[in-house]
Amino acid sequence: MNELNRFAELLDDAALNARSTEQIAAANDISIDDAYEIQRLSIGRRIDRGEKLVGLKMGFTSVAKMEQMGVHDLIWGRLTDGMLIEQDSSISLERYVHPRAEPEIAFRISENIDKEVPIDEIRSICNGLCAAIEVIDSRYKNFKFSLEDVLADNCSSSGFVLGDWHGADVELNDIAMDLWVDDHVAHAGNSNAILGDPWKSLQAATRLAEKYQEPIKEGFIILAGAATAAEFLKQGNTIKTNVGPLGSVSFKVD
Ligand code: OOG
Ligand code: MG
Repeated sequence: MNELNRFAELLDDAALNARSTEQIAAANDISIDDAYEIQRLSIGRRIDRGEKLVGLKMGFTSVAKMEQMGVHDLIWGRLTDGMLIEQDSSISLERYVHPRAEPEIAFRISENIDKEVPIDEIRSICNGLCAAIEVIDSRYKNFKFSLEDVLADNCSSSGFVLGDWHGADVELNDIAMDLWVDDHVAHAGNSNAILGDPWKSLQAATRLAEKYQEPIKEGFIILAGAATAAEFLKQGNTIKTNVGPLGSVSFKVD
């Protein structure tokens, strides 16, 4: 087994067993391309176990997230059907290492894309929008990582909750996107925190799809990246986000 496969197995095992592991890039020579290859291999192990690739997630598209995690580059990871959490359902903390939640917007893609789409045409590749919450759960100790480490770890991707779908013509500019924990706002946010315009995140996804030759398929879900910093989950929490005209979405923690 080559070295990249070994790291992919390590990270996949950590996720499967909900156990944290040491960072890999500090002690090993890992390039950005190696890190994405580890991600691809580790998600490949999930696919081999029967999960299906259903989309992509963008990360560090807001300053709040970059500052919280100390990484300042746009990143992307893969979503599988095994990560989907039904809205209003409960998740068990036992399945995770140290999960956090963050408010997101999800795009549903209407056609296969393998080339960057210009920003003035980006709405035409989307046939649905919804409010979403991402559950991130770094497999690294203390939720600490370098850029290469987080890329290899599928950008901490662990779960996602989708609200009800709306048409792609809903205005996404300047919408409040607060993260609620029980009865209080843990983080106040705004959709414009996502690259100044959430559609730019979808455009970036198409650019990366071309660059890494990882086509975006019709029906894929793309998460735009969080509008606020993420919040650690505690037993008993109800987590909710409201995204103006897209309505709200929530889940519970057992
Ligand atoms: C990395 C994932 C970043 C986002 O929305 O910015 C991300 C992390 O914070 O652990 O999902
Ligand atoms: Mg996210």
